[in-house]
Amino acid sequence: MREDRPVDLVDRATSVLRANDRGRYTVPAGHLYPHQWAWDSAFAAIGSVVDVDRAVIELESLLASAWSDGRVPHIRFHDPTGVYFPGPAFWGTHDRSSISQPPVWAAAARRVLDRGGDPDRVRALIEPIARSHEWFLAARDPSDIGVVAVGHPWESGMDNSPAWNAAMQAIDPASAPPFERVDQQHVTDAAQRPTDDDYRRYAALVTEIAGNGFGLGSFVVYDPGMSAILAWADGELATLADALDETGVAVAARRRRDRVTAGLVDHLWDDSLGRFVFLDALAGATCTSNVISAYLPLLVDLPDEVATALRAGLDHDFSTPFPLPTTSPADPAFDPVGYWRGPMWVNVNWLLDAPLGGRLRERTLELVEERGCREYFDPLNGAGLGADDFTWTAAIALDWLSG
Ligand code: 9WN
Repeated sequence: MREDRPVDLVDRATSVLRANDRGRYTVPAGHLYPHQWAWDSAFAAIGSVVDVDRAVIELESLLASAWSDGRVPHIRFHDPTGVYFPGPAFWGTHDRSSISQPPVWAAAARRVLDRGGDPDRVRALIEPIARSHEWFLAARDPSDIGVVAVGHPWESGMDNSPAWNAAMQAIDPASAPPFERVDQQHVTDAAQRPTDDDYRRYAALVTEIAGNGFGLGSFVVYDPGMSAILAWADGELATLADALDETGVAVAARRRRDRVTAGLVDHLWDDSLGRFVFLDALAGATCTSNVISAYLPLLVDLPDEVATALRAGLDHDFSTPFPLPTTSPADPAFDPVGYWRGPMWVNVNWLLDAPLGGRLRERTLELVEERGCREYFDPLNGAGLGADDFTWTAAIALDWLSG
């Protein structure tokens, strides 16, 4: 751990991870999210700096939840007493959801190996990781253009992003079966959570997906953020596979990475805006929301002029006192406390820290130190929002503090 940092943050973040540890998996937040979420679980493994064996177990349990087609469910419901809406019955399954989430597990496995994780157990993770990446290209690219779509806003991990507004209009909120939200019992300020109308559309779409054999429903939006994370994850997988002499896996991962990177530039780049756009595969419409996902392709190797334009766009449109906002203040939908509509999320800063030359981590750590391991933060005044004692905020702090 770094020596100039008060040991306090290390202690606090470690106790958040311990409190949220359920043995073989870590919940994102004890009350609000009492199950295993895919990308949260991978971030927990990234932060399990001092207990690398525990991090291996986290990834083993995450990947053991994969469906037979390779998809890693965005939620695995382990605990029948964990109150959350929508539970497995709503998904039409016994114990897991049927959509996925941004695949950050290859990056987690790579770090676990680097930190001394048992090479044989990490090697056993490679095949399910590769299959989960293949699944995105097989099941989430209906137009076969080399980038991937999300089949539900929840699949993106950025649930309430304004980028989904237009496409969500195709979902009839009145078709949702009756349900009761439970999130508002834990986050009482309604302004920080999605609206009831959003929830009716989310629920209606889950019902549609569950009724059609877990394929795609009436929401299919090509997402530059998900595509970029997938391409980057394949680069991470290739490096991991190289380290374990799994040459065939590495070659295939680099091939997928290059295909998705090319697809991003060919199909989702907008030169006049200087950022990536979203494509509604069903309506054929382009969505130009100025949100952080439009810049996530900085995770991969882009043509110089594209990367330069993205960096300039972030400097110009995303500089707030507590960066990075998830929606640009220049976008009419910007809301500094709205769920994924403006607040800063520590995992997004973690993803973009290296592409931006390491300039985000120190300011983010200072904020977490001051305001605690909150779920998200107001990018204008730094206020902590959403759940408290949030796993990935703690995990990422520990990862950064370990150097
Ligand atoms: C729905 C657990 C998850 C995160 C997502 C975040 C939020 C769920 C919810 O919480 O989504 O999956 O109930 O709002 O948007 O990124 O993985 O922390």
